[in-house]
Amino acid sequence: MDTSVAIIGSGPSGLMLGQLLHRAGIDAVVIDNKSPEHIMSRIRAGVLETVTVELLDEAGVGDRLHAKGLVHEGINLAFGGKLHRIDFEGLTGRHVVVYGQTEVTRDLMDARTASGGASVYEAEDVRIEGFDADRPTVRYRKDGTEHRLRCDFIAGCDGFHGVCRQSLPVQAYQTVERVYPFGWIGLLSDTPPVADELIYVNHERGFALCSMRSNTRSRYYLQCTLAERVEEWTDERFWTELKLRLDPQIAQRLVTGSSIEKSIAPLRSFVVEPMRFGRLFLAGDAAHIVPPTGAKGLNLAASDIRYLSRALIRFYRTGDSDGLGGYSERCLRRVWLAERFSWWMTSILHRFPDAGEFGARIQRAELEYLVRSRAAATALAESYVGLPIED
Ligand code: RFL
Ligand code: PHB
Repeated sequence: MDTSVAIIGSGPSGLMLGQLLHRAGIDAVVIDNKSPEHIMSRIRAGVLETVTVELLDEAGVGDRLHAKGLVHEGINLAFGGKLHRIDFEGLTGRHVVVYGQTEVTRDLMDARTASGGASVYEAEDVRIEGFDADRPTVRYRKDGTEHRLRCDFIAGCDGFHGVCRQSLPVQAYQTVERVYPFGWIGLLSDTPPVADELIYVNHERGFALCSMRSNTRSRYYLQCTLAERVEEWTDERFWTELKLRLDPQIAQRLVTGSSIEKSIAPLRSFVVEPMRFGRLFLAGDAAHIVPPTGAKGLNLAASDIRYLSRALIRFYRTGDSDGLGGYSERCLRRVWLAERFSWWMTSILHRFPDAGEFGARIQRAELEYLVRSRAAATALAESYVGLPIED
């Protein structure tokens, strides 16, 4: 079996790339080591920038998103016993769309099935070779049989724990990383959201986030320690702790119910440089991780794929490889701006164990400045709705 582009990973990055290439008439195979059911059961992102929405439209999968996605023109910051709204539309003329990553993945998988694109799920022992030479190869085992797929390019869309980055010689790349001394526990429930817009809470007991997937499905998060295990968090404990971190009048409105899903995620900032090695291109979480506070992970994956799909299409149409040559530099410029924003949002909203009194006062001053200065609020808003993308 041969193809033009072997896409490792069937998360949002790999599926978006597969769909964009398919529409341009470029052959690709998507290979994932998990089952479609497992991939669909991962509850992750919920907030889409305009750049991401436009890319999903371009991939031909925007219909459900436009019908069901919720347009949000702002967010709320809760601190010092008050709610402060950041008005994205008023400050930037732009908004975000709340639509779950699970739904994005479903729409893309449905489109791939409808278009007859080749996908291999539950591939075992996926290996990549020869990407520094002319004919890269992907090997994997499926149902006990060894397979070899030769291709022109490999797209490493296999997430943070994937095989592509790990296949690089150590001297070929550099990683830059920060690990935070806490995580988030998330709970999904079929209950109406506590407010119309997201609430990011800075509280002395720790950060909390009230988010949603629809008007009937809520997603809540709490800052927790890294030592905690999800089994220790009964639904009741979660709701009690969330209420303690919310202002009393909001806590009163909170509708609780049994969880559909609960999970703990550590917070991390991580970048690989460069993102291209010969005929291998890393994209999405395989190349960079941001703490979820700025809602940037999936959106960065989409902007990588926008650059990569355009570069590949240009190469196959005209033979011009300039787009491929500039891929890493272009991506990394936007990646680092999102890394900065996500780190900053994390730093102003969470309790840091060793911050001390000075750290607490500076954090409070940052928040006060944000709600008093139009310039500061605009800086938050323009990053949250998504910085411009280079063409
Ligand atoms: P994914 O989604 O991890 O998909 C990678 C795929 O690769 C497969 N794979 C392999 N396949 C073959 N061989 C191997 N050896 C493989 N190893 C792995 C996996 O099975 C999987 O199918 O990466 P991708 O596509 O780059 O997508 C990135 C996004 O998933 C991620 O950035 C976001 O979820 C981050 N994120 C958020 N992003 C936003 O833009 N807005 C948000 O509101 C937001 N909230 C979040 C988030 C991430 C969270 N967690 C759990 C980390 C909230 C949370 C809690
Ligand atoms: C989510 O709804 O999962 C979500 C929303 C905003 C964030 C992170 C996660 O910053």
